[in-house]
Amino acid sequence: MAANPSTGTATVSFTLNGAPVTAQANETILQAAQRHGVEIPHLCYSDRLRADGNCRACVVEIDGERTLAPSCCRYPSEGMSVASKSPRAATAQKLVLELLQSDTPEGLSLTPHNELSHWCEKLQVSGRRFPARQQPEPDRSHPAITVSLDACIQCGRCLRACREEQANDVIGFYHRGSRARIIFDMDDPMGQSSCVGCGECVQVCPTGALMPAGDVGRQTIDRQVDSVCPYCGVGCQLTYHVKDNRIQFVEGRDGPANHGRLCVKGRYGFDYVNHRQRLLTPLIRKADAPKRPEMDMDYDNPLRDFREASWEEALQYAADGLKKVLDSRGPAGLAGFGSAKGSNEEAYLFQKLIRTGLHTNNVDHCTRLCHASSVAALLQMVGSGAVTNPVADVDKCEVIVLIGSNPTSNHPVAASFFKNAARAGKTLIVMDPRKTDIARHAHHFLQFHPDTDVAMLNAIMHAVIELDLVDKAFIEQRTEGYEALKQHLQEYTPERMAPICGIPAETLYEVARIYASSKGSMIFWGMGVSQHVHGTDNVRCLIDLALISGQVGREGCGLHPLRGQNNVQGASDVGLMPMVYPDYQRVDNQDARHRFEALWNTTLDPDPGLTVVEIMHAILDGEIAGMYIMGENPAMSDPNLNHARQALASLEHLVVQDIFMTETAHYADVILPASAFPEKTGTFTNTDRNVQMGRQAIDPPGQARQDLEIILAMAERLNLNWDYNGPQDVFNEMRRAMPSIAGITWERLKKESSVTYPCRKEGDPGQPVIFQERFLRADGKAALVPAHYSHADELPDDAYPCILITGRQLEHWHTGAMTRRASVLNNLEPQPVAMLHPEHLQQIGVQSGQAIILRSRRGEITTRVRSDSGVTPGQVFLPFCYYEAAANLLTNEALDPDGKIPEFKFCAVQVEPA
Ligand SMILES: Nc1nc2c(c(=O)[nH]1)N[C@H]1C(S)=C(S)[C@@H](COP(=O)(O)OP(=O)(O)OC[C@H]3O[C@@H](n4cnc5c(=O)[nH]c(N)nc54)[C@H](O)[C@@H]3O)O[C@H]1N2
Ligand SMILES: Nc1nc2c(c(=O)[nH]1)N[C@H]1C(S)=C(S)[C@@H](COP(=O)(O)OP(=O)(O)OC[C@H]3O[C@@H](n4cnc5c(=O)[nH]c(N)nc54)[C@H](O)[C@@H]3O)O[C@H]1N2
Ligand SMILES: [Mo]
Repeated sequence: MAANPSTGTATVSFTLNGAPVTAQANETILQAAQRHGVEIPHLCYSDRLRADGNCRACVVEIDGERTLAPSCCRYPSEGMSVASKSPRAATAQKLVLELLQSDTPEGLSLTPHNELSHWCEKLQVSGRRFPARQQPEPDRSHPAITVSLDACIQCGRCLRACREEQANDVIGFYHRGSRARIIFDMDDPMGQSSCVGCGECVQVCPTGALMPAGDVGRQTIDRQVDSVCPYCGVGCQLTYHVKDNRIQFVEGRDGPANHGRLCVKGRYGFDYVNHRQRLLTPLIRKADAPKRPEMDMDYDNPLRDFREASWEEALQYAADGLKKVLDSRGPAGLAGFGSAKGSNEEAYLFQKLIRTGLHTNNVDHCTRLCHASSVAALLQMVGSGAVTNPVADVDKCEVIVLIGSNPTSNHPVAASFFKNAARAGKTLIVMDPRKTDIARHAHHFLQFHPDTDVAMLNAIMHAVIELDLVDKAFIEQRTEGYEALKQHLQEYTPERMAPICGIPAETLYEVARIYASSKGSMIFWGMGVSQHVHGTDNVRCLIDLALISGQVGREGCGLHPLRGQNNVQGASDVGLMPMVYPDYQRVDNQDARHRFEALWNTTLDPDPGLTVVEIMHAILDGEIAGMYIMGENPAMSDPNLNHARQALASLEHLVVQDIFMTETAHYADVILPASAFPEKTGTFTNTDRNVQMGRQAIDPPGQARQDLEIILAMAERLNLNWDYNGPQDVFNEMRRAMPSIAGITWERLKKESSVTYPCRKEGDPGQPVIFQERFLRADGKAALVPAHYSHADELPDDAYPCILITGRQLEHWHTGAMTRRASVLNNLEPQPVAMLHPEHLQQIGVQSGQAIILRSRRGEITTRVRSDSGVTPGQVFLPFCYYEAAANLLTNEALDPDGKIPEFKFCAVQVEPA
């Protein structure tokens, strides 16, 4: 909202209904009144949106003024006398409410917090003196949202939420006067419009004209539980509305990362927890059900190969099988995959169980498939793998670079802040081989050739040096290795790199100039950068670029690898990785090992363990024979699935702890039914390094147990003498193991709902921006590391001429385990789909909606296609969430040597009509 023109930043004294009040700087009359407990009716005003002053329910009388003023957009001036309850003001307010009420159907109870009814009651407005307009039928075309225009009062909150907050521009006003109404796109049914289902319009609608489908909004609820979203790393805070142990609906809460906003998954993707396929009892593989490497799971009857067991039998069987492998092969014969969907406490105990109960460091999780390369480069060059600055710093920067990231699908709430920033005049530069939705909002969109990040970024750095835009003082005082880097970059001229990356040299110079010369430039990156055999080199270039330009170590600049899973940051921090203990203390560092041996009262394996894909190889090599997998689905998420599934099938003993019968559980010997996110309490760490509390809202179904309880029961049967009474006890031990969170108390988390680490001492406010004075390497300086341009492991050739890029869609989560069982999300995207350029489709004679066969050297799938001019002809973009067309049957398991991450973003395929 614009600042109070009369006062700037000073406070203002005025009288309200005869009493002296003070308005703070930039407070409107309505806001000042609210703060003083004086109620003024309002409908089009919401504290989250720009004030619009269109409904006139909030009019007040100002001494000496002829007309009444809308208090939501009027600022007080010194000495002003305002009356909100004078007969004239009250009559006007009531008339507005009465007219609006006449227009809404009688007896419509609308939403539980119908603000129109609320104000009508308060002001004792009743009766219907005016004829109602003729009203249309509700629009039920969208799986998540019902539109009942009969209840619409044209306040425009939805429009502002859609256009200004989420920057989606779907809702508009159409017609004038009494025919005025809101429309979606060009007056399309909502379900056929470009609506992305974020539900922001529903959350702000004051009357229930926009409501969750199925009329759930009308129901009364038993409880509200404040928690966080279980999906991505943005870490949106939300409130579960619960009735009869069932979540009815979800609303955004004012957390530091979301300010009340949510996306379609957070708001409407919660009913997977009630899906009929939830695992309700422990299961043991039937004696006559052999494991076959090929996927022969019966999706209609997924439990076919299993029998029910008691918890006692299942736990004993699970532990005995692991002990047997331990006895026969020693610790090297065992491995564990923990979960980035679970809490910090679960991840911490899981790695502790593998390290102290199975005596091996073979423990990893999906971070290996994700930002492993980013973390490798960050640890090497700046000494810490986490983000330097929060997403919210886009408010304070001048330039935002977004590379290899598709945030409108994958970090949608963060994307809304990027879009807001771009509209507020910040320069948004998007670099991606695919023209994604956010590119529409970019000032510069660089659609470069896939696999050529190093060439492009080295050229940009060359230009920064050539244009003399390096930050000499920063390089001198805070980095080492500049001369060698400069030397290395000499041959990477923009002119020479332009044909390789496909971006004209002038553009590379221009971007270099904008990035390096701004007061603050931030870089955000995603899987397009990290998931390559040269992923670590890609990230090295980004870090080098930031360092030579002096764009690290202050507010409004820095490096931000957008973290993926809701707790991948936390799971990594607590040591769910083979080479480090909690807080990235290396297992091969003797001091660190001794510290953990003392804390855990045990002896530990001094050698780093194997990573995710290495573990699969070790199984096939006959080295690993027993595994414990919690909350991961490698039989869908690992590359080269024929190989990974063969590995899983050949294990002597596999324990799976999940909420569904997944493709991975299909190969299990014993399955432990666990708790879904809203069924447990624990802490979760988001991409901004905010530690936040997820709170239990409902009970697990059937005999399913909480994950923490299951890990403790397994520990007991592996002869670990543990004594924890709930997550709080575990958190307290974590504080002793991890200096970075030592200052965070459970009580504070309960109270403040979000604390940023590093937070070393109690009372420490937490540090959103790091490296302000020194980097976390031994000498406090950052290392500049040159990266050579190299290419993908498997390039297209005559036999496999197309490029396969795999990734994600807005509505689905990874392997689909959760979202394909979430009714709204699965309704929105029910079928496997691959995106191809229209010319490419024409060339192979296939139309949008028809099927193609995709074949790589490793496997083949059949999927429908969708025409997408965002990809270039010859490239195929394929989401990996559909078991019927599992992308990873095709992808290449070649690894980056440093991050050990597979090349999910590039392999060669053939495309033909099905
Ligand atoms: N809806 C949804 N959201 C999610 C997830 C989900 O499954 N579904 N998963 C979460 C997780 S764990 C993660 S890690 C994040 C991932 O989030 P993103 O990183 O945004 O995910 P992707 O869609 O895998 O890939 C991002 C982009 O990489 C681009 N790309 C492909 N090849 C290259 C290349 O050679 N260079 C560059 N620079 N870019 C390239 C692709 O065109 C794509 O736009 O999303 C999180 N959020
Ligand atoms: N082709 C291709 N493959 C990829 C990628 C890609 O871009 N392309 N991206 C990679 C990346 S970045 C990632 S992060 C991985 C993700 O790979 P995974 O982590 O294997 O994928 P998810 O589907 O998120 O698996 C989570 C599992 O946890 C279960 N679960 C959910 N909540 C809970 C809970 O509270 N408790 C328990 N016990 N279980 C729970 C779900 O049912 C599901 O089985 O995929 C990787 N694979
Ligand atoms: Mo990820």
